[in-house]
Amino acid sequence: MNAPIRVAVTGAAGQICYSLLFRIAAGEMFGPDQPVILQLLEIPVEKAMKALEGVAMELDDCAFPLLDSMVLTDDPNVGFKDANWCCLVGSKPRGPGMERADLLKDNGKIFIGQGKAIDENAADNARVAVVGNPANTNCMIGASHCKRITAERWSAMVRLDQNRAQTQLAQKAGVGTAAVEDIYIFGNHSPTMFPAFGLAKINGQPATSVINDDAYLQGEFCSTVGKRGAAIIAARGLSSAASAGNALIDHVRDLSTPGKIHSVAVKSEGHYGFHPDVWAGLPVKTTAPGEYEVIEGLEMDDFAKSKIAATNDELVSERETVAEMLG
Ligand code: NAX
Repeated sequence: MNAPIRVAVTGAAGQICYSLLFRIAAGEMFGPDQPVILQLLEIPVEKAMKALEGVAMELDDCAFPLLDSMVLTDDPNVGFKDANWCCLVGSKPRGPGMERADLLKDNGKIFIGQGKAIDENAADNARVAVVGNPANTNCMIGASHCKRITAERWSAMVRLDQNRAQTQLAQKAGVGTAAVEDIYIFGNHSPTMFPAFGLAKINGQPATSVINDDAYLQGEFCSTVGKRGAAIIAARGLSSAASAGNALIDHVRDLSTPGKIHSVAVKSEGHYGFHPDVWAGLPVKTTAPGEYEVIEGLEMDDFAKSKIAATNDELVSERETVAEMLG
């Protein structure tokens, strides 16, 4: 059995974490030989900390063999202390009548503070995964305030979008999800994202020839994946939670597993025409635990190029909105 690693998770009393934490403690993120210390961070509000205590009681009641111990705190300096992985799930939800610019700025403040706290406290080998929305831009802000844990170690989650796209293609083709490969998300975690169906394979054949319906792929498929979050809210009355927690398990596990190719929002460095300083969903190959290279040179047709340009425009405009918050 390995020595325990420290996994900091913010928003720990929220609904995503109510499924996520149990799966981390069960070994699904880091494997069956890796004990974890969960460092659970919430806001300094009595109701939130009380709810967090309840979650911790339930984790205790599972008697997970891999759960070494837990730290419950409302202090980011304690929450991120010596953390090997920092999962930034908590953020402020969009309130009624709130403008997107206000949401970007309110959350930006959270990620300035957390970026600095990670810089000062996390382990030298720390990696960061951002889930809290607007995830790409929050990640960019946090990374800009964190000099020791450098930008390539900061990622934002687009894996839920990849998983959604995989299932939509499988259902349309009448096959199981395992038959669908090479479906990657480009751009922002927002309805502008582009699920690049032109690269996907179904049972080893191009998805475009198996499904053979450009109108569906360019229209309904892209909009169903892009608007899936809103459809879940309309159906459930609450935003995606278990599927988001599942996607973060996939995101971190695949970033820890050399050879995996998967969609991650990373600092674009100009790949596929994205602005070099935005965090854009891109296909990456994990080269060593926590390290990756962007898959370059995938062919994009005019439709794909126009979708990538549109989602890049949105990321650039988010960057402009928060420009004064960047470190
Ligand atoms: P909840 O509102 O249930 O929980 C959020 C929790 O975060 C709350 O308990 C709150 O007290 C806490 N929190 C807020 N600010 C904090 C801070 N500064 N430090 C520590 N904790 C803090 O939201 P939940 O449904 O769990 O969703 C969390 C975030 O994930 C939201 O921003 C949501 O929009 C985002 N999502 C991102 C997805 C993605 O694919 N990237 C998909 C799912 C989800 O929509």
